[in-house]
Amino acid sequence: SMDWENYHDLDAINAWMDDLAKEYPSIVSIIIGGSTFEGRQIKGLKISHGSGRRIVFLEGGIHAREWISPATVTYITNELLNSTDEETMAAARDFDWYIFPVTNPDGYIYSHSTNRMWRKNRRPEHGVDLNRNWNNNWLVVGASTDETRDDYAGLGPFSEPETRTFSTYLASISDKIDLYLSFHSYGHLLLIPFGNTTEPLANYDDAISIGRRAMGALSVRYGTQYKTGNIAEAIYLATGGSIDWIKESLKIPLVYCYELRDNGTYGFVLPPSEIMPNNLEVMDSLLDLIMQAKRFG
Ligand code: 0X9
Ligand code: ZN
Repeated sequence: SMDWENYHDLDAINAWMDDLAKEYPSIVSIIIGGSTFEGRQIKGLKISHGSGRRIVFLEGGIHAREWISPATVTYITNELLNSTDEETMAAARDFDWYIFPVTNPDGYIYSHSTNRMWRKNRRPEHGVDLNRNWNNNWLVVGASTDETRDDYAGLGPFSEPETRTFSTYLASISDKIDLYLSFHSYGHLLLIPFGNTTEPLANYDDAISIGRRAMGALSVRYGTQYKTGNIAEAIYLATGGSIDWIKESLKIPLVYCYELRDNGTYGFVLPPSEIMPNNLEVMDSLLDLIMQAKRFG
Protein backbone atom coordinates (compact mmCIF):
# COMPACT_ATOMS: atom_id res chain seq x y z
CA SER A 1 0.00 0.00 0.00
CA MET A 2 0.96 3.63 -0.35
CA ASP A 3 0.72 6.74 1.76
CA TRP A 4 1.89 10.33 1.60
CA GLU A 5 3.11 10.64 5.17
CA ASN A 6 6.55 9.44 4.11
CA TYR A 7 8.71 9.05 1.03
CA HIS A 8 8.84 5.67 -0.66
CA ASP A 9 11.54 3.80 -2.51
CA LEU A 10 11.36 2.50 -6.07
CA ASP A 11 10.24 -1.01 -5.11
CA ALA A 12 7.32 0.36 -3.10
CA ILE A 13 6.23 2.68 -5.91
CA ASN A 14 6.47 -0.07 -8.53
CA ALA A 15 4.60 -2.57 -6.35
CA TRP A 16 1.89 0.01 -5.74
CA MET A 17 1.49 0.59 -9.48
CA ASP A 18 1.19 -3.17 -10.04
CA ASP A 19 -1.50 -3.30 -7.34
CA LEU A 20 -3.46 -0.50 -9.02
CA ALA A 21 -3.37 -2.31 -12.36
CA LYS A 22 -4.80 -5.39 -10.63
CA GLU A 23 -7.39 -3.41 -8.68
CA TYR A 24 -8.67 -1.45 -11.70
CA PRO A 25 -8.05 -3.81 -14.64
CA SER A 26 -10.48 -2.04 -16.98
CA ILE A 27 -9.03 1.44 -16.36
CA VAL A 28 -5.40 1.08 -15.34
CA SER A 29 -2.54 -0.55 -17.22
CA ILE A 30 1.19 -0.70 -16.70
CA ILE A 31 3.20 1.09 -19.39
CA ILE A 32 6.95 0.91 -19.99
CA GLY A 33 8.45 4.20 -21.18
CA GLY A 34 11.99 2.97 -21.67
CA SER A 35 14.99 1.52 -19.92
CA THR A 36 17.95 2.66 -17.85
CA PHE A 37 21.73 2.40 -17.87
CA GLU A 38 21.58 -0.35 -15.25
CA GLY A 39 18.90 -2.22 -17.21
CA ARG A 40 15.78 -1.30 -15.27
CA GLN A 41 12.48 -0.41 -16.86
CA ILE A 42 11.04 3.09 -16.69
CA LYS A 43 7.67 2.05 -15.43
CA GLY A 44 4.42 4.00 -15.47
CA LEU A 45 0.65 3.79 -15.41
CA LYS A 46 -1.95 4.63 -17.99
CA ILE A 47 -5.40 5.60 -16.75
CA SER A 48 -7.99 5.40 -19.50
CA HIS A 49 -11.77 5.38 -19.33
CA GLY A 50 -12.16 4.74 -23.07
CA SER A 51 -10.59 5.25 -26.46
CA GLY A 52 -10.11 8.42 -28.46
CA ARG A 53 -9.11 10.71 -25.63
CA ARG A 54 -6.36 13.31 -25.65
CA ILE A 55 -3.39 12.71 -23.32
CA VAL A 56 -2.13 14.40 -20.17
CA PHE A 57 1.46 13.26 -19.52
CA LEU A 58 3.15 13.42 -16.10
CA GLU A 59 6.95 13.05 -15.82
CA GLY A 60 8.38 12.66 -12.30
CA GLY A 61 11.70 11.88 -10.72
CA ILE A 62 14.14 12.69 -13.53
CA HIS A 63 16.37 14.14 -10.77
CA ALA A 64 17.03 11.47 -8.17
CA ARG A 65 17.18 13.58 -4.99
CA GLU A 66 13.95 15.49 -5.66
CA TRP A 67 11.85 13.00 -3.73
CA ILE A 68 8.82 15.27 -3.55
CA SER A 69 8.41 14.79 -7.31
CA PRO A 70 7.48 11.08 -7.26
CA ALA A 71 5.47 11.74 -4.08
CA THR A 72 3.43 14.37 -5.95
CA VAL A 73 2.94 12.27 -9.07
CA THR A 74 1.84 9.21 -7.11
CA TYR A 75 -0.59 11.35 -5.12
CA ILE A 76 -2.15 12.77 -8.29
CA THR A 77 -2.48 9.21 -9.61
CA ASN A 78 -4.24 8.11 -6.46
CA GLU A 79 -6.64 11.05 -6.61
CA LEU A 80 -7.51 10.31 -10.23
CA LEU A 81 -8.54 6.80 -9.18
CA ASN A 82 -9.91 7.18 -5.67
CA SER A 83 -11.10 10.75 -5.17
CA THR A 84 -14.67 11.51 -4.20
CA ASP A 85 -14.37 14.98 -5.73
CA GLU A 86 -16.45 15.30 -8.89
CA GLU A 87 -14.08 17.70 -10.68
CA THR A 88 -11.16 15.31 -10.07
CA MET A 89 -13.08 12.33 -11.39
CA ALA A 90 -14.18 14.33 -14.44
CA ALA A 91 -10.52 15.16 -15.12
CA ALA A 92 -9.69 11.47 -14.79
CA ARG A 93 -12.41 10.51 -17.27
CA ASP A 94 -11.88 13.26 -19.82
CA PHE A 95 -8.24 12.45 -20.65
CA ASP A 96 -5.96 9.49 -21.04
CA TRP A 97 -3.33 9.88 -18.33
CA TYR A 98 0.22 8.67 -18.95
CA ILE A 99 2.03 8.79 -15.64
CA PHE A 100 5.71 8.08 -14.88
CA PRO A 101 6.53 8.82 -11.21
CA VAL A 102 10.23 7.89 -11.51
CA THR A 103 11.93 8.47 -14.87
CA ASN A 104 15.42 8.04 -13.35
CA PRO A 105 14.98 4.81 -11.38
CA ASP A 106 18.71 3.97 -11.10
CA GLY A 107 19.42 7.36 -9.59
CA TYR A 108 16.38 7.23 -7.32
CA ILE A 109 17.55 3.92 -5.86
CA TYR A 110 21.03 5.33 -5.30
CA SER A 111 19.63 8.41 -3.59
CA HIS A 112 17.76 6.11 -1.17
CA SER A 113 20.58 3.61 -0.61
CA THR A 114 23.82 5.55 -0.73
CA ASN A 115 23.82 9.27 -1.42
CA ARG A 116 20.73 11.30 -0.54
CA MET A 117 21.93 14.22 -2.69
CA TRP A 118 22.44 12.21 -5.90
CA ARG A 119 20.86 13.94 -8.94
CA LYS A 120 22.03 12.22 -12.14
CA ASN A 121 21.66 8.78 -13.68
CA ARG A 122 24.12 6.02 -12.75
CA ARG A 123 26.47 5.87 -15.74
CA PRO A 124 29.95 5.25 -14.25
CA GLU A 125 31.70 7.02 -12.67
CA HIS A 126 29.79 10.21 -12.07
CA GLY A 127 26.49 9.94 -13.90
CA VAL A 128 24.84 12.20 -16.46
CA ASP A 129 22.26 14.89 -15.74
CA LEU A 130 19.23 13.55 -17.58
CA ASN A 131 17.78 17.06 -17.68
CA ARG A 132 20.75 18.27 -19.75
CA ASN A 133 20.87 15.33 -22.16
CA TRP A 134 17.82 15.96 -24.40
CA ASN A 135 18.44 16.93 -27.99
CA ASN A 136 17.51 20.59 -27.85
CA ASN A 137 20.32 23.13 -27.80
CA TRP A 138 22.41 20.41 -26.18
CA LEU A 139 25.38 21.82 -24.18
CA VAL A 140 24.66 25.37 -25.34
CA VAL A 141 24.31 27.01 -21.93
CA GLY A 142 23.96 26.05 -18.25
CA ALA A 143 25.34 22.57 -18.88
CA SER A 144 28.78 21.08 -18.41
CA THR A 145 31.32 18.81 -20.11
CA ASP A 146 32.84 18.05 -16.70
CA GLU A 147 31.51 14.67 -15.63
CA THR A 148 32.04 15.43 -11.96
CA ARG A 149 29.53 18.27 -12.10
CA ASP A 150 25.84 17.98 -11.35
CA ASP A 151 24.91 19.52 -14.71
CA TYR A 152 27.11 17.16 -16.78
CA ALA A 153 25.32 16.86 -20.13
CA GLY A 154 26.81 13.54 -21.27
CA LEU A 155 28.86 12.70 -24.38
CA GLY A 156 26.16 13.82 -26.80
CA PRO A 157 22.44 14.51 -27.11
CA PHE A 158 20.46 11.44 -26.05
CA SER A 159 23.68 9.61 -25.13
CA GLU A 160 21.83 8.10 -22.17
CA PRO A 161 19.47 5.11 -22.41
CA GLU A 162 16.92 6.88 -20.20
CA THR A 163 16.51 9.96 -22.41
CA ARG A 164 16.93 8.03 -25.68
CA THR A 165 14.27 5.43 -24.93
CA PHE A 166 11.87 7.77 -23.15
CA SER A 167 11.99 10.36 -25.94
CA THR A 168 11.28 7.63 -28.50
CA TYR A 169 8.30 6.52 -26.44
CA LEU A 170 7.05 10.10 -26.21
CA ALA A 171 7.38 10.61 -29.96
CA SER A 172 5.22 7.52 -30.54
CA ILE A 173 2.23 9.11 -28.76
CA SER A 174 3.00 12.81 -29.17
CA ASP A 175 0.21 13.60 -31.63
CA LYS A 176 -2.29 12.93 -28.83
CA ILE A 177 -0.62 14.86 -25.98
CA ASP A 178 -2.38 18.11 -24.98
CA LEU A 179 -0.54 18.79 -21.74
CA TYR A 180 2.91 17.69 -20.53
CA LEU A 181 4.00 18.28 -16.96
CA SER A 182 7.48 17.68 -15.57
CA PHE A 183 7.91 17.67 -11.78
CA HIS A 184 11.09 18.89 -10.08
CA SER A 185 12.06 20.56 -6.84
CA TYR A 186 12.62 23.02 -5.45
CA GLY A 187 11.74 26.71 -5.70
CA HIS A 188 7.98 27.39 -6.05
CA LEU A 189 8.15 27.94 -9.80
CA LEU A 190 6.13 27.03 -12.84
CA LEU A 191 8.46 27.05 -15.82
CA ILE A 192 7.77 27.08 -19.54
CA PRO A 193 10.26 26.60 -22.39
CA PHE A 194 12.86 27.64 -23.33
CA GLY A 195 16.04 27.43 -21.31
CA ASN A 196 18.38 29.10 -23.79
CA THR A 197 16.57 32.36 -24.36
CA THR A 198 14.09 34.74 -22.84
CA GLU A 199 12.64 35.18 -26.34
CA PRO A 200 8.99 34.14 -26.08
CA LEU A 201 7.90 30.82 -27.57
CA ALA A 202 5.06 30.75 -30.10
CA ASN A 203 2.19 30.60 -27.59
CA TYR A 204 4.08 32.36 -24.77
CA ASP A 205 1.20 34.65 -23.76
CA ASP A 206 -1.32 31.82 -23.52
CA ALA A 207 1.15 29.53 -21.73
CA ILE A 208 2.01 32.23 -19.19
CA SER A 209 -1.57 33.30 -18.52
CA ILE A 210 -2.77 29.71 -18.16
CA GLY A 211 0.13 29.00 -15.81
CA ARG A 212 -0.42 32.14 -13.73
CA ARG A 213 -4.06 31.35 -13.31
CA ALA A 214 -3.24 27.80 -12.18
CA MET A 215 -0.69 29.17 -9.69
CA GLY A 216 -3.43 31.44 -8.38
CA ALA A 217 -5.46 28.30 -7.72
CA LEU A 218 -2.40 26.74 -6.04
CA SER A 219 -2.03 29.71 -3.68
CA VAL A 220 -5.58 29.66 -2.31
CA ARG A 221 -5.14 26.81 0.17
CA TYR A 222 -1.96 27.84 2.05
CA GLY A 223 -0.86 31.06 0.38
CA THR A 224 2.13 29.44 -1.36
CA GLN A 225 3.27 31.79 -4.11
CA TYR A 226 4.61 30.19 -7.28
CA LYS A 227 6.24 32.37 -9.91
CA THR A 228 5.42 31.57 -13.55
CA GLY A 229 7.97 32.28 -16.25
CA ASN A 230 10.18 30.84 -18.92
CA ILE A 231 13.17 28.83 -17.72
CA ALA A 232 15.74 31.44 -18.70
CA GLU A 233 13.90 34.32 -17.04
CA ALA A 234 12.54 32.57 -13.93
CA ILE A 235 15.43 30.32 -12.86
CA TYR A 236 18.58 30.32 -15.02
CA LEU A 237 19.83 29.60 -18.51
CA ALA A 238 19.97 25.83 -18.99
CA THR A 239 19.59 23.70 -22.09
CA GLY A 240 19.04 20.02 -22.86
CA GLY A 241 16.06 19.77 -20.50
CA SER A 242 13.07 17.60 -21.25
CA ILE A 243 10.44 20.27 -21.69
CA ASP A 244 12.41 22.20 -24.31
CA TRP A 245 12.76 19.13 -26.55
CA ILE A 246 9.14 18.17 -25.96
CA LYS A 247 7.92 21.64 -26.86
CA GLU A 248 10.13 22.12 -29.91
CA SER A 249 10.38 18.63 -31.40
CA LEU A 250 7.00 17.19 -30.48
CA LYS A 251 5.02 20.44 -30.78
CA ILE A 252 2.98 19.81 -27.63
CA PRO A 253 0.61 22.76 -27.05
CA LEU A 254 1.07 23.12 -23.29
CA VAL A 255 4.30 22.12 -21.54
CA TYR A 256 5.24 23.05 -17.97
CA CYS A 257 7.85 22.22 -15.37
CA TYR A 258 6.94 22.54 -11.70
CA GLU A 259 9.65 23.37 -9.19
CA LEU A 260 7.80 22.11 -6.12
CA ARG A 261 8.27 22.86 -2.41
CA ASP A 262 10.02 24.33 -0.74
CA ASN A 263 11.71 27.68 -1.34
CA GLY A 264 15.09 26.82 0.17
CA THR A 265 14.49 26.19 3.87
CA TYR A 266 14.99 22.44 3.51
CA GLY A 267 15.52 22.33 -0.24
CA PHE A 268 15.77 18.81 -1.66
CA VAL A 269 15.45 17.25 1.81
CA LEU A 270 11.86 18.37 2.27
CA PRO A 271 10.39 17.04 5.54
CA PRO A 272 7.72 14.37 5.12
CA SER A 273 5.26 16.62 6.96
CA GLU A 274 5.25 18.88 3.89
CA ILE A 275 4.36 16.13 1.41
CA MET A 276 0.59 16.40 1.88
CA PRO A 277 0.36 20.21 1.95
CA ASN A 278 2.46 20.22 -1.24
CA ASN A 279 0.27 17.57 -2.84
CA LEU A 280 -2.99 19.30 -1.96
CA GLU A 281 -1.97 22.67 -3.35
CA VAL A 282 -0.48 21.13 -6.50
CA MET A 283 -3.69 19.14 -7.02
CA ASP A 284 -5.65 22.39 -6.81
CA SER A 285 -3.47 23.85 -9.55
CA LEU A 286 -3.66 20.72 -11.68
CA LEU A 287 -7.45 20.80 -11.78
CA ASP A 288 -7.30 24.40 -12.92
CA LEU A 289 -4.72 23.51 -15.59
CA ILE A 290 -6.91 20.66 -16.83
CA MET A 291 -9.91 22.93 -17.08
CA GLN A 292 -7.92 25.44 -19.08
CA ALA A 293 -6.28 22.77 -21.26
CA LYS A 294 -9.74 21.57 -22.29
CA ARG A 295 -10.65 25.05 -23.49
CA PHE A 296 -7.27 25.54 -25.13
CA GLY A 297 -7.14 22.21 -26.96
O1 0X9 B 1 18.24 22.59 -13.53
C1 0X9 B 1 17.25 21.91 -13.77
O2 0X9 B 1 17.25 20.93 -14.48
C2 0X9 B 1 15.91 22.31 -13.16
N1 0X9 B 1 16.08 22.78 -11.81
S1 0X9 B 1 16.47 21.67 -10.67
O3 0X9 B 1 16.80 22.38 -9.44
N2 0X9 B 1 15.20 20.78 -10.37
O4 0X9 B 1 17.53 20.84 -11.16
C3 0X9 B 1 15.32 23.41 -14.02
C4 0X9 B 1 14.78 22.81 -15.24
C5 0X9 B 1 14.58 23.77 -16.31
N3 0X9 B 1 14.08 23.04 -17.40
C6 0X9 B 1 14.72 22.90 -18.57
N4 0X9 B 1 15.89 23.44 -18.80
N5 0X9 B 1 14.10 22.19 -19.48
ZN1 ZN C 1 15.25 18.84 -10.95
